[in-house]
Amino acid sequence: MTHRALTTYLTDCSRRAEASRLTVVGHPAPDTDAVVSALFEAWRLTRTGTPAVPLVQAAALPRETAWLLGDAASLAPLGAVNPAAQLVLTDHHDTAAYAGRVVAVVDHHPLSPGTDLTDIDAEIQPVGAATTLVARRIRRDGLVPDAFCARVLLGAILLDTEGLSPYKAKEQDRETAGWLADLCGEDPAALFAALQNELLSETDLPTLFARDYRRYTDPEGAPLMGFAILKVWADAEPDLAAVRALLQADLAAGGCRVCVAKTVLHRPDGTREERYLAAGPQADAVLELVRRTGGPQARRTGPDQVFLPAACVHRGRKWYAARLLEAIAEKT
Ligand SMILES: [Mn+2]
Repeated sequence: MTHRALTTYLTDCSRRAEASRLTVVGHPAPDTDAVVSALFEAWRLTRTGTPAVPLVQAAALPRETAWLLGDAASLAPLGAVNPAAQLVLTDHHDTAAYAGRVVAVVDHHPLSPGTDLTDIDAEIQPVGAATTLVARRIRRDGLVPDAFCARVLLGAILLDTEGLSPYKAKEQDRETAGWLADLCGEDPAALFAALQNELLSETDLPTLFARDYRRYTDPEGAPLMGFAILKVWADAEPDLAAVRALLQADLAAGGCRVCVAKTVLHRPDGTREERYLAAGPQADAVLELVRRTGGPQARRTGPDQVFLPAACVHRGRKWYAARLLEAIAEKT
């Protein structure tokens, strides 16, 4: 798997997009893990005898993803899923959203209650990055990434595990990252710092809001919670009124019972503070759980917000979603 072969493959994909029916796609509003896992799973499938094309469900790549992909970034196919295509999902498993067209799943998110995986070739493992699972398949198939491809795969794993943080990374992530670091000769800490700098330098608010956004539904597909994570430098926090406007627009568009914007404020010394803004009928349930979880220093700084100083307990979206969705669904 070489840099040149990747660019040739992606160029071919854009020419043959209509001809191929099997499409590998990450979640909408994709992050680097969604993009890279889809690109490399599609390429791996093609290399092992199952022609497939990747698709990024966005109008543009995230800034840090484009930086990581370098000259291959402009070749990544962007757009909406072809309604006739059979699908492989990476980094998500929202099979209900694709009406029976999903043939395979490679994901690392906890299985959503009510998900029907009948007749779907699903690998869902609780590792830190979907790209870890794809890289392990590549390795299992005897394919060897060159330095460029190994660096791209490594970068996606680093971003999704926050630099192989013990809270996010599992043994499989560390082991796979070690294999990739050997292949590309990159220092994971330095690569993560460079990626993080690209990511935190994004300042366009609609881009920030959409970049790491998830919408959760009940088992019947009814919308429950929209949840955006905005990662920025602490001295560049977005205007709160503008974030509120995006939450209101998201509530109106999605019909969720609560929409949340978690802004993670990174300081140059590596510490971080968090502000949660919430809107909708169930906003209070979310904010109170965040405040209680954060500990004594967590502050309710307004009717629609909670602020968590650096010393608080900081939990991820998956952790909150696992505890909130049932309560939100019950309160009709
Ligand atoms: Mn992921």
